[in-house]
Amino acid sequence: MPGHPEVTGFFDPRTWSIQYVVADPETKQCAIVDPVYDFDEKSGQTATTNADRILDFIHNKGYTVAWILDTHPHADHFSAARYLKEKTDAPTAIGEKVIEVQKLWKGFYNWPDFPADGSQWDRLFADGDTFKVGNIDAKVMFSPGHTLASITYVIGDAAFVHDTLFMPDSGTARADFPGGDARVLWRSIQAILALPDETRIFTGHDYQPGGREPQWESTVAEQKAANIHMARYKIEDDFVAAREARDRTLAMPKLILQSLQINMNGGRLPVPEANGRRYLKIPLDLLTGAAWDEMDRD
Ligand SMILES: N[C@@H](CCC(=O)N[C@@H](CS)C(=O)NCC(=O)O)C(=O)O
Ligand SMILES: [Fe+2]
Repeated sequence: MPGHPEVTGFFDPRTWSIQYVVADPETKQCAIVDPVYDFDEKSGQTATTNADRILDFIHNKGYTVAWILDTHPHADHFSAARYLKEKTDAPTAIGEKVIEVQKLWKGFYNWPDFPADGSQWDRLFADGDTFKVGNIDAKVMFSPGHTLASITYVIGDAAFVHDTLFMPDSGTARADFPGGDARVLWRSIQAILALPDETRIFTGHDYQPGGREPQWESTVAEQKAANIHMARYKIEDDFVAAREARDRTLAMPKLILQSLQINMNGGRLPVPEANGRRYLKIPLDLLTGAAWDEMDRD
């Protein structure tokens, strides 16, 4: 029998992200999954409100942080992994294919000195790697498609699938970022749906369709029965055609160009310039999907 970790989700309404604390109640060891470092693009302000809320929760529960985990280099928010490592001294980890994402974006940002070698994390997971959260066994599954570095963490009976499946009423993640691939995403989702039916599925975003309250937990059985994309498109080619058609209508996430330069660097903010201030670098005319193209937008 797989272990049954206590899972607490923390919803960030600004990025529709769900951050998790996954704990072994016996040993009080926990992992933090996909923490958000706050950034307001209009003022340029950063903050640690989300991450501090997680730290307060962990402190109140008497937990020790064993791991700080990211499922992929996010394109819509900054990772708080580095900040939380400074606060807890716990090791950070991500999937080893992050190196391919680093190589891609190192070129996009024209950042020749950037070490595209994954050295920004304490551990790079390969497909099938195992680790522990207290006494609970955890396993890594590669889940590329949304990004080429995406992974799923299966911790006991809980799978952290981030941007593959959303809640059943929301379908699946987009696959049109650089390195994304709808066909590869379909195959990754099939592997997730091959987990035992009772496996708890924790998603990384909830865009609150119809304005409902945020939700983030389902099961493999519920996803197979009711996911609006997976229950509808039973054949790989049909899914790929529908996914690619929808992706052509989606605007880029508003923080993609700001986020990748932080997240490819393990959540480190840019080094301050001589005047002590940090600056982001935005490549012009790199991505498609401008506001004046016909797009659905929030
Ligand atoms: N409007 C959001 C969109 C973020 C977005 O593109 N999210 C990705 C996951 S990182 C996704 O899969 N979205 C699915 C969809 O919008 O259908 C933003 O600007 O941040
Ligand atoms: Fe994502």
